[in-house]
Amino acid sequence: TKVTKSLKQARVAASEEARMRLEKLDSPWTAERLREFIKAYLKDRPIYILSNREPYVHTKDNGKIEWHVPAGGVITALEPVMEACGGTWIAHGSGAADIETADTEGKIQVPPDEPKYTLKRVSLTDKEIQGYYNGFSNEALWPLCHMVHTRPIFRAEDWIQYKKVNAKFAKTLLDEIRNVERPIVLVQDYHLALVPAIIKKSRPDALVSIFWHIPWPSSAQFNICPWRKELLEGMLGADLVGFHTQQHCNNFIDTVSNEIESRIDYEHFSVFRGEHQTLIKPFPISIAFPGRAEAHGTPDRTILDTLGIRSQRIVLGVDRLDYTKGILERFKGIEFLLDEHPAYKGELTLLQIASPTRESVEKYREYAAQVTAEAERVNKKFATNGWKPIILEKRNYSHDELLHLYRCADVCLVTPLHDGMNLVAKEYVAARADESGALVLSQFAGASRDLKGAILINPYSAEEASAAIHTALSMQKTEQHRRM
Ligand code: GDG
Repeated sequence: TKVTKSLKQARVAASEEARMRLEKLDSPWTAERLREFIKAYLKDRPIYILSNREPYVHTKDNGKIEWHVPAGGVITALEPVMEACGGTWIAHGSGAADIETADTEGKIQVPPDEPKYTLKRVSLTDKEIQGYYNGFSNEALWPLCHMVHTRPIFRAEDWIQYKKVNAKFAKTLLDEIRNVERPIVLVQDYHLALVPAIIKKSRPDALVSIFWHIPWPSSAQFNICPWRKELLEGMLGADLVGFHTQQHCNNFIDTVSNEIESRIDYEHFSVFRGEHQTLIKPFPISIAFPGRAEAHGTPDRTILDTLGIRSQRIVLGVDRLDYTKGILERFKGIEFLLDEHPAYKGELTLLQIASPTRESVEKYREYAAQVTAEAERVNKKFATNGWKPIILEKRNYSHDELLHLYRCADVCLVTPLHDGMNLVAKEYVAARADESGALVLSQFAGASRDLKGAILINPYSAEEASAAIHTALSMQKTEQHRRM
């Protein structure tokens, strides 16, 4: 009896100690700390994530089944959280071998080589993908929320598919939580704006949040959407609506106050509709900070050698090939730099990794062609003796390859025209355990609020981009360290 009692006491003390550790806000977030947090505060309530994109895609190559992690910020930010916490992730099964690798319920344990949580795949028809994903999500909501002067396209048939697919995701979750008490449901992004209200209506005991990974525009800008009310009502079904920055929260509250009958509590930054309260809060999303071994590796130039890059100075860009990312403007900046400072000719290369994305959407195909043409134009202008200023890699690189490139780059150019956060900026800094290198960052990326040591620019100005790259390349090591 004595042993049992003292064991019990020891266990209570240990968990109390863990709780105290969690409350020390200055201790860094690690997978372990997150796990403890879930235990101590959420009392092991099960976690469900819903997103359009899945974290692991299974494909078939010549009959051989393979898997990969798709490029994109939502996966980068959330996958490590699910690995730490466990739970169920519901997403569109978009890979050619997704059905056959999952069980009869569409479930598979992932990561495939070290399972830690469940992925449940939702099947969508071609018509649904066209209307909900290519159409309403990527041709209407994406340009609506990003101030990049691309006109949103609102088609009634896309909206119908969007509603249908949102209902399908919600039903999948509701079936999944039928026998689960007080689940925690984390809905992700602009693809699933209607899901929170549907879930909350049948399961008021569920704690539902939606995180909007892209900017929220001004109220006037959002109001051009014909279905704005339905979208807002869908989101306000959640208990918590999250954005990257306070500015996005402010814009959202403004939009709600102009469009929806509600009571706004500015003290707590929340919206009341009847008895239901929705908190609106900023959560500047980030990455899993690399472990010591990963961050402290030495720069490996193999990829640069393979690409025939012999320049002394490496400037790097890593982006999905998306018109919000400012790749064309970046090339103009390099052109301006070489005009202004001819000494860089033959000495500097911009390596632009541009991973293919949303290729079924016409604007993206057009943009990809423009990026290629612009790289060719600039290269033609300056190329000499087998050297050219821009190497454009329109393909996907692995996480490890990107890490090597981050370590080799003297400068990382992150110059989106508008971006919710931008995780490439954070990945570059995190990969530089040597505390050298310099980050040139757009003032229109949410990350510019967090990364105070970056050189901030207006990406629309080739002059500013050029001056910033020159500043970065001429920066003293001590200054680089201070900023990193
Ligand atoms: C949305 C918001 C917000 C890129 N190329 C490759 C590759 N990537 C990875 C990067 C990075 C991720 O994709 C891109 O993340 P970003 O945050 O920069 O941008 P979005 O995809 O637009 O993300 C954004 C984010 O959601 C999270 O909330 O920050 O504002 O737009 O991790 O490394 N990864 C691999 N190969 C590539 O070729 N493996």
